[in-house]
Amino acid sequence: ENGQSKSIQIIGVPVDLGASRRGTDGGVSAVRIAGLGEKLTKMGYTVTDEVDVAVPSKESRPKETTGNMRFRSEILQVCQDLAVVTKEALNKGNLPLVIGGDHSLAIGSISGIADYFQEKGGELGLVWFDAHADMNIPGISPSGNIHGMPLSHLLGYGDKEFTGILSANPKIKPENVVLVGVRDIDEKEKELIKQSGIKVYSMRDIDELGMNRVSDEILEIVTKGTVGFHVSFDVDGCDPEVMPGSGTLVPGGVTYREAHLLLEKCAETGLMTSMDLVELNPFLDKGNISAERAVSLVLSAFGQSVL
Ligand code: Z70
Ligand code: MN
Ligand code: MN
Ligand code: MN
Repeated sequence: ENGQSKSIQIIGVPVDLGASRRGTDGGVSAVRIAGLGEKLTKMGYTVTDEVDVAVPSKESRPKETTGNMRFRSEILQVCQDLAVVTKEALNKGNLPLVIGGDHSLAIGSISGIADYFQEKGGELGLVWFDAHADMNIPGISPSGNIHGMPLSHLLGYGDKEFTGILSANPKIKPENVVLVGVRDIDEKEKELIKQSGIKVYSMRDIDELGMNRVSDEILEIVTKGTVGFHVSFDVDGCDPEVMPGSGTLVPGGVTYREAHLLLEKCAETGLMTSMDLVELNPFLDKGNISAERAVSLVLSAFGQSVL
């Protein structure tokens, strides 16, 4: 037992405007069908105030790109709305569990959570699980897709309206961030990663050190000098054989067992403040297997163990 909230607010964000491929909006439904809420309830959690943030469909909007950010104004609105919802969840004593949707939503979810703790004088740690670094900014992004830009914006780089959601300050300090599972980084993104000083555990690091040690090192970093940490879990960090239902598959990823171990160890700290589950695309899935596995991984993050 620990101080982590026993009350969880599931927040659905059916957005696919941040990605080239259609269909991550269906991830919210896929995860619900896989039984996320019921299974958390069975574990003894109270699942409360479940809500969705409204997202306009691609078809209802003109194809708009502003400053190399595709659907900039729509995604900005979604992130601003979501930040209010995650912050309010914490104000009510609930732990925000945000279901996507593409990874652009993390600018909103984490801005709200970090702002809540900043007001109390606390820093938020961040575990970013992903095949990609999501460290592009409009000036260097090869795609204009905002789902490739959330981590940079949370660190204060890039578009000032996105970095300034709820407050002007950067939401996350580089020394409190860890990227894990990364294996597909754009050339200019590499430079910004190095410049930022965030810690990166690549697949090579996981191979050499093992996920047990990597998890221990990650948790040391994100808990040192922080009030706790958020886990932003992009399912494409896992190997495509584990998670076929995602839009940009990169071979050579984290195994199902390694991902479970990392999240079980996150749970053991009792310091996970919140979580995102993103980039599921049920239209690319085999049945609903990726969502079912993703739900099992989330349960590990909330303390499920075999015995
Ligand atoms: C590339 C970009 C990305 C997820 C693809 C890809 C980013 N770095 N993120 N799929 N989840 O377009 O910025
Ligand atoms: Mn991502
Ligand atoms: Mn990714
Ligand atoms: Mn620190």
